[in-house]
Amino acid sequence: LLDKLEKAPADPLLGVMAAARADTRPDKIDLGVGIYKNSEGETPVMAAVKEAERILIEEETTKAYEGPHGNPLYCDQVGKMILGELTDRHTVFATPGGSGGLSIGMQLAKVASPGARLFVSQPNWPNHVGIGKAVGYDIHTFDWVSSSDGTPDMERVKAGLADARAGDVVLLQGPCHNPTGTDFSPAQWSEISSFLGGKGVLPFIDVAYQGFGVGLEEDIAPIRDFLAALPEAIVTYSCSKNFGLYRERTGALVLQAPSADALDAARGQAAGIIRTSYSMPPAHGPAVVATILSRPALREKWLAELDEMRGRLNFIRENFASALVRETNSDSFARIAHEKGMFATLPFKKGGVEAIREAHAIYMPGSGRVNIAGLSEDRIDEIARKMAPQLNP
Ligand code: PLP
Ligand code: TYF
Repeated sequence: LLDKLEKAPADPLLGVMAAARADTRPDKIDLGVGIYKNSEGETPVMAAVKEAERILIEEETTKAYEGPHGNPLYCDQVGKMILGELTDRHTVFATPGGSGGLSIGMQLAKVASPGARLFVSQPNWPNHVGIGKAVGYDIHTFDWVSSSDGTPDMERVKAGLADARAGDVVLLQGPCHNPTGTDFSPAQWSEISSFLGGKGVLPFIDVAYQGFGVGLEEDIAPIRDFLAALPEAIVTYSCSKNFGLYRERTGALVLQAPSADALDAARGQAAGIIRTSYSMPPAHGPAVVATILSRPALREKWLAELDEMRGRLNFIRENFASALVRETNSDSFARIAHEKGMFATLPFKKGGVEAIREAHAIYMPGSGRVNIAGLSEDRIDEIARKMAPQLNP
């Protein structure tokens, strides 16, 4: 039977990582997959994580099952980090990464609204469409185009969502949009909240980079207000980047229901979907996060490390924007300094990404997305110069 299967297309992002690894040129540089890297090009375990792991080795007493929600302290701490306060209209599940939460959340919304269409930004993180299709959604897109101030063109967002109606699901990314870095301003979050509230669609917010934009609180505050203004929502969360826990698969799914009764039903349905999928989430990553967030000294240590990562990203972002403006003679690249997080998407000419890979061993996915963290400080000017001939201003 298995010999009847056709070859599946490779993940475009993970493929770039493999190709870069195989390149033997000494000055190769991998700007592909979205992992944070320090100035040495490494992704070390965060010191706060190491310390939490030492504590867990000492204090952990059992490996018995935790149940479909996973670690209750983790659920409480992460829920509060997102919402400020949890009410009887909220529940949190630990999930295998943000991706696990996306899969369960999308399945849950499909059970609630079998005819739902899923609206996602264009461009987008390919996994949103991949998971949405796997769950059976009809996928629609809205344009996500940066204005000169690094925020999205709101008229185009609203035009793409004009047709969305009650029973549909609208997926918005939290801070640090992947792949563009183009984020709603707080005023735009408020505007989109009224717009979606008027339509009665289900908002689905995917938060994968809290703390990588402006700050831990600043990044979530407008989303908190957005959620407070609406009766229901699904939120997914990833600790892959801000705790550097990538392979530990540490994420969350938060349900906000219109009432406590509705929450009860939604929680039961979500637990049912989880049972027939992975049954229960992994424990190690959530235990690490719960240990960090619940101990003030450790939390401070983690926050300082997160601040340092964000500071480095913003430093590179600003210098890269200036270098591109200089090398292309085009002010259009100045927006990159105002965008947020780990990514920027550059308008390469057709075949430009491949030409740069061939000539200079600079690796990016075909979409022209750049992992800002992959740019080492001392090579920003050189890389901007090598990219410039292949860019459309
Ligand atoms: N959502 C977005 C926008 C992402 O970029 C990512 C990847 O990092 C995720 C969700 C989920 O990542 P993970 O499943 O590793 O937590
Ligand atoms: O966009 C990225 O590069 C990260 C990492 O299937 C990633 O979000 C990429 C592909 C994937 C899972 C994670």
